[in-house]
Amino acid sequence: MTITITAFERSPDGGKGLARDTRVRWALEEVGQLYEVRLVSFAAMKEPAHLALHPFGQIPTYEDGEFTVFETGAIVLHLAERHAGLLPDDAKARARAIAWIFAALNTVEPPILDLVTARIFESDKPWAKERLPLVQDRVRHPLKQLSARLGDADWLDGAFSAGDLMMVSVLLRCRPSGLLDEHPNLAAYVARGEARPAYQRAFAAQLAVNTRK
Ligand code: GTB
Repeated sequence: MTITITAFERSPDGGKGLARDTRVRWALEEVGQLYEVRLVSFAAMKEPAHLALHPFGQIPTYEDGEFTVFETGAIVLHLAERHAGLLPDDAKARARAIAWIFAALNTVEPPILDLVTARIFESDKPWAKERLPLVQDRVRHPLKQLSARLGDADWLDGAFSAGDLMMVSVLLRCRPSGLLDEHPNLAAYVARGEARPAYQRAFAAQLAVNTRK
């Protein structure tokens, strides 16, 4: 079966790898699965055909024959459970790796998204200057705890896992704010993720889409 994912026809970030198809591409590359990409416009994402795949009209989606799934957490977990390379065999270690996927998406990503919104979309509001430090502190808090837990380890729980893939993907979005660099071990952790050949291939593939004429 051919795997097909959806991605922005033109990502608003111009190919910096911050749109969420990058993490799915990365997972596909880590587990060695070939895939095709269907590019969708913002308008097409809200059409019935795409809404049948993604009820909230977003990217990415995943299709494999008759099977379709949305939400990056579900897509990455689906791939990690079916192919070797992203989850340990030991049941307890596997549960811990899955916990890191959820931690990335439920604990670390929400305040980072709030910060991106505050910095980019709300910066012209009269209350923006007053609110920004509060939002930054809500990001600093989980980063400090994550930094303490990671310590000088390479990855969050032994070998690289889908939990690291998701955590690195989430942390990348707060790098432009400068908050990631407040923790050199987290900055190095993200750089280790980016240095993985599978990440490099995923990044290059989304960049090619966003820089084509
Ligand atoms: N929880 C969902 C998941 O993890 O799959 C969230 C999916 C999501 O937010 N998708 C975004 C989307 O489709 C694209 S990634 N947005 C269009 C819409 O809602 O109409 C979000 C995104 C957009 C732009 C940048 N950027 O330019 O840096 C980064 C991330």
